[in-house]
Amino acid sequence: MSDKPELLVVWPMRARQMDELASRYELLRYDEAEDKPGFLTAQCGRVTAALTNGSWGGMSREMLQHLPALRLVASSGVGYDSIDVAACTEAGVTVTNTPGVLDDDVADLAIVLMVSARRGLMQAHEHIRSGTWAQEGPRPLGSRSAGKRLGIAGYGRIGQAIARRAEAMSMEIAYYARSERPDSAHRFEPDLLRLAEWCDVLVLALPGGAGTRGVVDGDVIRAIGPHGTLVNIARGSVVDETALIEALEQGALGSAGLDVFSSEPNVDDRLRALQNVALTPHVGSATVETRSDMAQLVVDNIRAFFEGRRPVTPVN
Ligand code: 8YV
Repeated sequence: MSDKPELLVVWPMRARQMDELASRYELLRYDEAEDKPGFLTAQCGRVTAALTNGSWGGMSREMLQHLPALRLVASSGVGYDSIDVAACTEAGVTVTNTPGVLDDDVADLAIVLMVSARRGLMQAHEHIRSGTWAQEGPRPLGSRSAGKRLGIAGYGRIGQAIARRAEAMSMEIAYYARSERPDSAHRFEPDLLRLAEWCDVLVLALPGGAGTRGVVDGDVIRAIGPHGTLVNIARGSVVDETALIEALEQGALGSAGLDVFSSEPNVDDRLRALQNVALTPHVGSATVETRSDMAQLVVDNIRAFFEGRRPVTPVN
């Protein structure tokens, strides 16, 4: 038996950081186990730290019940809605995430999705690839983004990084958040529906979880309007996806740029069939640079824990 401390792997990271972890810890590969409940009961009674992902792997109250010695859940990702933080706190388990290192990539993608959705750029790309340009001629005209009104729902680090990019596009900006940011040059709008009525583009940068589930409902979606655009780089759960699809099908909403969906990796067939959308498969943070920085933060949190220091980026 190895004398390395055990680390439970609920969801892995990139190969290089997994190798680094494997050199220091005995990895208990729950992610690779076929009989997952059996694996927890048989192998994980003494494990004190777990590696997971805030979007996909998570940590449920049910799982925690099988992990009596657990004291750390180190998650890759800034969002942690798949982790039951309240249950972790009750059980004396520290949760860590990876804030601050992915803001630029996610904000870049929000702008790309906005422009792509409004100008049909994904469809234009397909127009060349499929050879229809020569047969059918030019594509329909799109809508400008520069100079238009941008509503940002969720004004944390990512929301503010989106605002900085939109400033360079001369967009008029207002934001919705729990409270006003006195340091911001932009207008605070405490009512999400009013923000949706005012803006040409509504970008969602809200955290996921119970507090924001379905807050972008049919009324908010229709308020953006037939010439407006909804961009979601946050979580699929924030939006009523059925209402969104209906609004896009009926032209009540002009277009949507979406990186996140209600039941990833399965995307509703009706959404996939639409022409007025730009869709990406949850790739907001998916660059080598950002994923390396995120993984490094996770490694640093785990090291701090095993060396008896305070984790670098605790959530609870
Ligand atoms: C990925 C994310 O889901 O940070 C988040 O909240 O949604 C993304 O970065 C993922 O966590 C990357 O491993």
